[in-house]
Amino acid sequence: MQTRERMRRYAQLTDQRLEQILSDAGVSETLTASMRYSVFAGGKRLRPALCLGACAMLGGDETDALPAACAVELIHTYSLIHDDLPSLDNDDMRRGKPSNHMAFGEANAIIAGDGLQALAFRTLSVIEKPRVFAAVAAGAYDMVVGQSLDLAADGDMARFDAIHRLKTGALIKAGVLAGALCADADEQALSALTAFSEQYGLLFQVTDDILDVEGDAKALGKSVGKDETERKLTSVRRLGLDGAKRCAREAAERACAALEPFGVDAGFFRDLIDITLHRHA
Ligand code: GRG
Repeated sequence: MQTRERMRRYAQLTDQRLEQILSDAGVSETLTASMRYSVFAGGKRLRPALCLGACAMLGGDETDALPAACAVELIHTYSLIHDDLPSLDNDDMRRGKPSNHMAFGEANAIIAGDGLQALAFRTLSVIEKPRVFAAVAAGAYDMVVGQSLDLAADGDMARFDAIHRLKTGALIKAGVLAGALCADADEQALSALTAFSEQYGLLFQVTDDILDVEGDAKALGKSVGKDETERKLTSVRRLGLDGAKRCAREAAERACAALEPFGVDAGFFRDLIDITLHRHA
């Protein structure tokens, strides 16, 4: 199956399970509506694809990894809702639509994020593999640590690498490792996938920074040029546009190299690296 087709199938499987999770989410109409609004706002479902892809690559049954894939996407969505809040990034648009607090008000947006995080862990608890739970919990917590370091850094580049490794990379790594652990990955595979996901996370963040300079707001579904206006800590500010592009290429090469132990079975991940390196959205 071609990679794009496989990504569509993974997104479909994820959406179906997310639909079920949100249907069982309880009786508050406002909470359900606001959580639903952001979960089904048109995200790329990249983290679920990484999770299901890792499980499949190691010979597991993808459906065993679906709860983990959904949990990671729920955590990702909560982080975007909270990141857009006026007290954090103050973004009016997300995934091409008014951000959650613009649609539901700030208090409801905070609660929607809280609800999604709780649902993520409720969803994960059906997997009887403590290491899967631990991998996702570590990713969720590291992401928050990254956000906190970013706030404290106040534009100072000193902790740049740590901030982005934690803020963006940790949840990507969590998705990959959780998927692998659902397939009972051995330590050697986990170590190679840790190296892959760290480089892939860097690639993803750097291409995001490049798109904020060169990308199209409509295709991205969010404002562009904000990083520079707000003097944010980005790889473009640190390395210049050409330097950031070189950094992305090098991260892609290192991510590919980390996949060597998996041989031809890693074709899906190799294509994802290529798609990410050349992405427009
Ligand atoms: C508020 C606790 C808390 C954490 C926020 C992840 C994060 C930390 C903030 C989100 C903003 C940001 C710049 C994240 C970097 C990662 C990134 C580019 C996220 C967007 O991910 P995509 O492109 O989004 O996969 P879609 O919409 O496709 O799911």
